[in-house]
Amino acid sequence: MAERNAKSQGRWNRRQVLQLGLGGLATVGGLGGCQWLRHQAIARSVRVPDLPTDTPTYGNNINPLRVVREFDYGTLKQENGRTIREFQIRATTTTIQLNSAVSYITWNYNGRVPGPTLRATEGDRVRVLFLNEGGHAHTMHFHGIHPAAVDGIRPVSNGKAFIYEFDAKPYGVHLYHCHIPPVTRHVSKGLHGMFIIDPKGGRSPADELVLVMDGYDTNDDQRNELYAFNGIPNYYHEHPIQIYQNQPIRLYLLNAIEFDPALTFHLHANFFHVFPTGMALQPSYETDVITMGMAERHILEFAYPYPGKYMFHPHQDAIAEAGCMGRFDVLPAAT
Ligand SMILES: [Cu+2]
Repeated sequence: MAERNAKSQGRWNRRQVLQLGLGGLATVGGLGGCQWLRHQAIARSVRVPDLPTDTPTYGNNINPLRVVREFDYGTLKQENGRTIREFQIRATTTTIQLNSAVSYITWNYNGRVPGPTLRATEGDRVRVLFLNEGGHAHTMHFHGIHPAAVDGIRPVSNGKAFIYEFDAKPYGVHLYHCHIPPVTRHVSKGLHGMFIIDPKGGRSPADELVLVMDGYDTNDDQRNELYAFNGIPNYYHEHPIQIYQNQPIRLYLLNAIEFDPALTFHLHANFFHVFPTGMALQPSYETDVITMGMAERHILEFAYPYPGKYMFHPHQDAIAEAGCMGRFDVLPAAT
């Protein structure tokens, strides 16, 4: 009876522990030092698993496993002694299959949700050639520092083009999105993407990943019925993102979910270093769950010491269960 009471109160006696073969757990508290040391590892070279060949695509041949490591660096041009980094973006309207039952008409940049991850270096002259073929007026509003004339709030009619040109600053992880009212509708239908400005000196080597959190209001009730990482609900849960054990991971994370005031991001069985808005080269703190309002974005850095599959998701579990759910498949480090 005494043993049963101990168990019911959450305290297990030594015999119960040994029955389960868990005697060794008594030493688990001593791992703290190792957990910290793994963050000190510097990668000599970055190893990235090959893209699996049998994973499904959606809509315009979108494969979220390609999207997660895909960066659009634009085209470099020299003009008057200055480097121009030129991007080409088309607003389009595309139907994508969100799951086996729901197809959804997205408004998007370059045929995908989220839009391409645009990437420049601090100080570059960025030129974005924007052609609107979406059927409605749209814009590209970039976060960053730039003149009012290219702030992306002036409507670009269907069939028209506009050039947004500005200096890339400040370095960090930013975003762009349509700014036509109702902005909630234009953004949640898919007109959003990440805009990374690298610091001039770059960052340390890492396997770099992009996750954009999306919400879909599929019945126009100003609430989201489905959620996703990088466009397709539950994709990374069904097709985990492969990474290597002990490999430094740099995750560029953006909350692009309208209608919900804020949500969190939680990583299983690990902690991550936080670089708020990516605007520093040293982390501000370490945690395993972070709260992000709409348009908030951060760089998270971590490494997995043990192989296996580990979930990541908002800790608003109803949102995770509605599609904002993924997994890392940590592969053993090759010797
Ligand atoms: Cu729009």
